[in-house]
Amino acid sequence: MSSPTIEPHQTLERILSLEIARVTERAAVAAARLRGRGNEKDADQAAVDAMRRELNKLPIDGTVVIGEGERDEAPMLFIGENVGSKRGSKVDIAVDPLEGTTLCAKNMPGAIATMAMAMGGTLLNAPDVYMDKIAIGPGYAAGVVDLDAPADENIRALAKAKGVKPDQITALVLDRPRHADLIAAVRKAGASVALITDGDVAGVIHAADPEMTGIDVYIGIGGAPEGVLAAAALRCIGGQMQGRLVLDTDEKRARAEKMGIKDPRKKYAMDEMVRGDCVFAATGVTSGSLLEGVRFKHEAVETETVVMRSATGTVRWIRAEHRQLDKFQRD
Ligand code: VTB
Repeated sequence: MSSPTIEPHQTLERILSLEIARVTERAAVAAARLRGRGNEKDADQAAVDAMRRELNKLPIDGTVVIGEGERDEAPMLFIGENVGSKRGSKVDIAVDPLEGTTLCAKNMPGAIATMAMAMGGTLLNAPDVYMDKIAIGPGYAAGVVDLDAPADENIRALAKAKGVKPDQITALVLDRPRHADLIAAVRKAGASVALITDGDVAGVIHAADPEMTGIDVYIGIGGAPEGVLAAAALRCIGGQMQGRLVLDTDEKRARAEKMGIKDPRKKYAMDEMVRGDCVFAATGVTSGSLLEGVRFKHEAVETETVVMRSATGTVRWIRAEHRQLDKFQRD
């Protein structure tokens, strides 16, 4: 029988799984004020400032491991920055205050504010380089797809495991020239390709619920920070993901080494990117297929947030109406 009380060591994580929503809400509202202004930098900065202010209110001793860049290039939320009240538990923090800066600047669907939190020392410290990724949802045998297998092989294996023909499989891919061969190979295997212009954290999350989204697999090269955030989400909702940092210059390999990456060619499984329990949150900035964007009404600001917790696999959709508008004044 399960205990009716909450163990002290669980309290913080349970509380944080709601507190984390406040952090992404504030970043999303700040960015949303700058939707459609054509200014990616300003929107990103507004989200960063708001997120940092909220993070510093949390009862944690947090270290940013996925952030806005390395110390000398990012004044705030840089990798290694200490955040929170500094009195609580030691936690690793991954942030992307505005995932899809271009989507926000152009007021296109799918911009989100997102972050993940895990016990200290359990999140992959990845530099801001590219990551080659593949992700599928839950319910498949381990290893049914593999980052190193050719795309057509992965499509056929996935179709077989799903019990369908390859033409019933849809792969989500970032629309970039670097993916021309990948897209051609997926189509040649008989599958359909859904293209996105940005936003591969949400892209990976889509692959976790094919019945809802129509997406069976996410494949391709996107940002490494986004890769770790996506791995945190997938660890909560189930699925498989592999990623490999694209360290194609001496300079990038040196940066990675400084962060403790010994093998520059390592293929990371989801559980190696996120090595323990975590919480993940995302709030919509512009409306997309995952989340509604921020709505500014006369008497309230409305936000939609998803919060996931790996310890229990609980996914909460939090629709908030914020009536005390002056709390956003500084945003
Ligand atoms: C992707 C996408 C992000 O960066 O990770 C992409 O999901 C990768 O970089 O939303 P390129 O744009 O250079 O391909 C983002 O677009 C965020 O900047």
